[in-house]
Amino acid sequence: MSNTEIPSGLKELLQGYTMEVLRRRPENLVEFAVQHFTQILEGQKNDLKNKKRSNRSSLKGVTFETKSNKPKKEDEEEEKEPSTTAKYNRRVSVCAEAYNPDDDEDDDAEPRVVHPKTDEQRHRLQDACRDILLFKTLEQEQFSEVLDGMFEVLVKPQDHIIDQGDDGDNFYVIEKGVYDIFVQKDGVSICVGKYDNKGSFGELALMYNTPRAATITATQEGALWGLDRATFHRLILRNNAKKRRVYEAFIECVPLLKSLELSERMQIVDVLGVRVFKDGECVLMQGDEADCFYIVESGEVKIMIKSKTKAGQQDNTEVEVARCSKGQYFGELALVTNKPRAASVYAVGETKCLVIDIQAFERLLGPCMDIMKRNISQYEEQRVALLGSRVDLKH
Ligand code: 1OR
Ligand code: 1OR
Repeated sequence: MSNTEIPSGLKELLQGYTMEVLRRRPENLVEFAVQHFTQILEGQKNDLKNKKRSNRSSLKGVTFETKSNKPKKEDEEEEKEPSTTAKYNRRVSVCAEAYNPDDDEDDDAEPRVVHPKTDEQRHRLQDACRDILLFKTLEQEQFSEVLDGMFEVLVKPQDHIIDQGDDGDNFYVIEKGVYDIFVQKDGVSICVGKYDNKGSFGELALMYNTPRAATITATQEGALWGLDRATFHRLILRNNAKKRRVYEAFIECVPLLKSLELSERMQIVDVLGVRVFKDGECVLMQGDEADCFYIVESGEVKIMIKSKTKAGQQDNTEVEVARCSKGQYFGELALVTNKPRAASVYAVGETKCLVIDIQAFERLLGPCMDIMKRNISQYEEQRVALLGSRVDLKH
């Protein structure tokens, strides 16, 4: 093959290589082409990585810039997107496909974020984080890193902490205050629930790389603790990947969840917390306000109901009415009926429970509602059989 026989399109590809070599060793052409294309591909990969890095560092800036650490205000127009619809179109939802931090070595390169705190702030922060389900399965060291990375956010009535459709910057833990949850339906914003002085929000956009799924507004003065996206990824999502591995098999075998898709079951695993109770310890009390739902992972619980005297007055003697063991659930009744707990629940031997908060229960367990309602009607029948009088559990 002479030099002139080289197709013209290929000539461009041959730049950077001495034509001299090709002229002398035409068989090198194939090898050369392979090398050349490999170089192009490598270059594209690096470009992508650099782009990702620069996106990351601009997100990371959120952590260090005071303004960005605060929830967005209405008047910060330059940070707002043109329209809600545009926001929704901006990104394709990745559903339950959780971001896997193990795939991303860049996260290890992120500097550890530490927001210095006074002893008084640290105490308040620890109190606020004590019952946060997402933190419940963290090792002590990871939990300390989370606390170090959190920063205080003071809010005023009507502040928008999160706007539906925005990108996710921070995760928030509530120290105090009442926060409304709004979701847009057919262009109308509907209040679907509230956080009352406890709990956390803002995990979904960070977990699934999706736009914010709801708007959260403060109804009064309050205090929150924020955790930036990079630290959330490094600590919480890495722990969640482990949680999925540990609980995948167990959650498959929970009869209540059988009708869910695998991805829906995994979303439950992502948000659940684990609580261990000692023998005889009270898990929940009859008459208390309800904020979570339980699945027994190991051990057993007994359900006790305060009986009534002949005169119909409440007697403090408790009667055992049922037991729940591995794979069974309890604590759904008060969440479904919006009433106080209908019974008290105690651990029998050391018992481990998976715990899901009320917002996740409402968001994820809708498809299981028929099964739960069927069981609830059975409670009523059993109540008649056990206690002899028909007392409507809904009242
Ligand atoms: P995020 O990062 O998407 C908004 O930002 C946050 O609101 C979200 O994470 C959750 O932490 C929180 N549906 C979706 N997100 C909710 C919901 C919710 N409730 C709280 N958040 N639903 C309401 C359940 C009571 C379902 C509505 C159809
Ligand atoms: P909860 O949120 O009211 C107590 O908190 C939980 O005990 C309740 O949800 C159910 O999950 C669970 N009556 C009422 N609650 C029961 C019953 C029950 N059994 C389990 N729970 N009955 C027992 C039927 C075998 C009727 C009692 C007379």
